[in-house]
Amino acid sequence: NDQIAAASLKHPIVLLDKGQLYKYGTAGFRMNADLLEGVTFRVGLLAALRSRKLNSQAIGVMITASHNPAVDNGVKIVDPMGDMLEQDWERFATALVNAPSDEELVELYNRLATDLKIDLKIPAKVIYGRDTRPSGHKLVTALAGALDATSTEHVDYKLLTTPQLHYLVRATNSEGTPLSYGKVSEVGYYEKLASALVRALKGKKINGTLTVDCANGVGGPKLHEFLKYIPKDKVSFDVKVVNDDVLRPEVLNLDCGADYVKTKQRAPPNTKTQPGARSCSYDGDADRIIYYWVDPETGFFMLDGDRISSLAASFIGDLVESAGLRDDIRIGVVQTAYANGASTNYITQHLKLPVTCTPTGVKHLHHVAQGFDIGVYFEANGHGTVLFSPDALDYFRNKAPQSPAQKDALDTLVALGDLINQTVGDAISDMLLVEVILAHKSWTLRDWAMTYADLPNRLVRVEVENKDLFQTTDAERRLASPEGAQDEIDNAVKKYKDARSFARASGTENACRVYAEAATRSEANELAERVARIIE
Ligand code: NG1
Ligand code: ZN
Repeated sequence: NDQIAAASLKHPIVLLDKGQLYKYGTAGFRMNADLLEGVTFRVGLLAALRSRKLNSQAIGVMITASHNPAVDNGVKIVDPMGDMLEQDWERFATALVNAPSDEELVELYNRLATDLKIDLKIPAKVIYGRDTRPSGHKLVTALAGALDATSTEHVDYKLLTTPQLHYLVRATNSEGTPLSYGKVSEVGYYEKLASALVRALKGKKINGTLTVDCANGVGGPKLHEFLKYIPKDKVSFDVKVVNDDVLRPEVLNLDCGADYVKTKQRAPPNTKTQPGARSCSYDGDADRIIYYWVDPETGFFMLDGDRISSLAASFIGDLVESAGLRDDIRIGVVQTAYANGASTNYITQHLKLPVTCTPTGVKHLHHVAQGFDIGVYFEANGHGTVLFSPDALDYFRNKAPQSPAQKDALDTLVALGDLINQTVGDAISDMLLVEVILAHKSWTLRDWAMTYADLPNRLVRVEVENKDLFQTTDAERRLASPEGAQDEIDNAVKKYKDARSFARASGTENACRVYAEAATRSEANELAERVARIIE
């Protein structure tokens, strides 16, 4: 106890203005890095408790603020199988971080241990990594301080993408078991992906050059590193890496990266995107990806998370069909309300696969996807992955093929299970998945884009006095309060063809968001503005 109090003195919490509290949200704690030293120390205390609660399994801590500006940072906890911290524990994180003094912090730490029946004498292990933000060093020191003070074994993996840390947590906890996830090292991650890429391609060629914008974040050096592991005699993959400057912190996410491309709907101005060239952008911690090209005739065209989701679902659906397993393997697609309605129609009507809608936030999508044999989930912003249940993978591995075509399909499914990060959305892994599918289909981005036409849509941010008044139901698609607001929205929507609109409080910003889609661009804009006026 004395040790915790003494260490906490070195990493003090900055008390927020009266009435304001830190909150463990969708992205953990994320804010200006100056506020985060004490926060990170306290997150370390919770990670140690969590490891002890879960029989000494390794817990991960990632230090990143993803697509936020360079002055921000963030800290979040990764559970033993590589998924996000169990929702129930978010409030413990919030409570520890808001303890007003060192004494009260120690008291709360002990109370949590008692209430949760945690044996503080058993071993604990925490592993961690950080993105390229300069403030990462200071935060890692605070984290290590908490782990030392609680006699927790810890491993500093230094610079990592967020999904690499998730990989390492799962690999650490599954090492030596029948469900081993791979070698417990960064090299193990590259080797696993490179080997899976070769097997998934099955000799198909990746055409042309892919330009990858790394948002000047940690994805840059990690992508360069990964490329060295691709066996050049088996696969030729021509990648041009741009925006990979991690020496000047101020350029991180500046006018580039997946978030810029998705929200501005244009290519990063500094990359001089060649007409027709296949391009993609990662975000600052490389857990999101957006594809696009600039057409000489029609201009910029973006292939976002919805497009990757439908591409993956279509390819995997065909493989399951070719493997003769249509009736044995349940494939499902999980989206949020922000998914373009045209993608939902394409998946349900053309691919004939079920779509489930969940609230915003990857943890919700991940959870529902786990309920399928193969669960495809993506947020429109480019964060997502495809989950294969252990039973499905076993089935693919052990099923005796009746024909060469069936064998090919089964082998490819097994390779995809290794190629696709099973813990969390991963820009490098998702990029390889897209490249494999395009190679198999001999498709350009234009062919991919032709599968369906997006409904014109508009997303607006609305400042409101108190966003907490906006409570939703039906996976955030309807407002339960303020009273009457939903009726007004329904009336507005009725005036337009093929229209849909909803309003909800943002989980990451102090504002509401309104989304609208309709048959034409002007109608979508008009509807969004109408609904914005209803809620402001
Ligand atoms: P909020 O601020 O709750 O809308 C945003 C994104 C989510 C998700 C989270 C976490 C939109 C409309 N919302 O959530 O998709 O990625 O941030 O980063 O893009
Ligand atoms: Zn991110």
